[in-house]
Amino acid sequence: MSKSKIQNPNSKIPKVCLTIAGLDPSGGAGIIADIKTFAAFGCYGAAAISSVTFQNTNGVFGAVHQTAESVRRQVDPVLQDFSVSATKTGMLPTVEIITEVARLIGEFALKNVVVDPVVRSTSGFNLIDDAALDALIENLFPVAGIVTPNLPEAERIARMRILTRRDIEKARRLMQSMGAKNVLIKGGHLPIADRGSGNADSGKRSAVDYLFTGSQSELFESEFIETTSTHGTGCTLSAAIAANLALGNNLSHSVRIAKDYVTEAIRTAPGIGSGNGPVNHFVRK
Ligand code: PXL
Repeated sequence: MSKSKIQNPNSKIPKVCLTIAGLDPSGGAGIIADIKTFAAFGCYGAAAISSVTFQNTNGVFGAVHQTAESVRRQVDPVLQDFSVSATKTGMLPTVEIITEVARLIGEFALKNVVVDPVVRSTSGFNLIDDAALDALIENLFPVAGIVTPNLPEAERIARMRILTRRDIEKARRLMQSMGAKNVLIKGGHLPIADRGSGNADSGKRSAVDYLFTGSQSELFESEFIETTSTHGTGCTLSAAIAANLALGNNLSHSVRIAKDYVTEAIRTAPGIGSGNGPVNHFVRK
C-alpha cells in the first residue's frame, strides 16, 4: 500500500536509471560499476542482478545465475514505483533471463534502452552461452535504443573476423539487419594500423569507436591510454551512455560525453588490485 508522499520542497528529483546486469563483487564491472557511473552523472541508480559472479581483478572464477522469475521479481516493483528514464542491460547469461528482460521492456514500455551484449570477460570467461547470444540478438536487438559491442563481441555476433574498417562496416550492416537500429562498435581492439584517422604513421594510438545510426556513421576518437586498468570499461561506457540519454542528451552527444568520461576514468584509475584494475568512476567534476 502506498503512503501519502511527503516531499522535501528543496529536492530536485533526479533521473532514474536502471541496470539489469551481473554482480562483480570486486566492484569494477557489472552493476556496481553501473551504479557508480549513474551517480557520477547525477542520476539515481536502481539495479537488478542477473548473475552473481565470483571474480577479482585477475579473472572470473564462476557464476551463479538468477532465474527469470528472480529477475522479474527484482525489476517489477522498481518499475511499478519509479519512472525510469533509461535502462542498461549487461551480462544476461541465459535464454530465460533474456526473454524475461525483453518482456519487461515491452510491458513497461521502457525507453532509452542500452544493450551491452556482454559475451566474455577480459580474462576469457564465457559470461553467456551460444543459445543465449542468439536469444539476445532475437529479443533485445529490436527493442534496444543502442547496442554497444566491443570488437570480440561484434565478431561473435556477426560471425566474422573484424580486422579492418571495411569489416566494421560489414559487421554493422549485419547487426542492423538483425534489428539493431543504432550500433556503437568499440574499436579498442582493432589492429594498430586501422586505429584512428591518419595516426598510423606517427605510431600514436587512438581509441576509436564507431557509431552507426541508421545509415549514418560517426567516428569517436580519443587518446589510447596504455594501462592494465581497464576492468569494467565496457560496463562503464554503456552505463554512461544510458545516464546521458536519461538526462535528455541525444545519442551522439551521449556517446561523446560517455567516451570522454571513460577516458578520464582510465587515466585516473586508482591502481587497486594486482590484475586488470578498475577505473575511477568519480572522475567527473
Ligand atoms: O565487462 C564484462 C562484464 C560484465 N558484467 C560482469 C562482468 C564482466 C566481466 O568480468 O563480470 C558482471
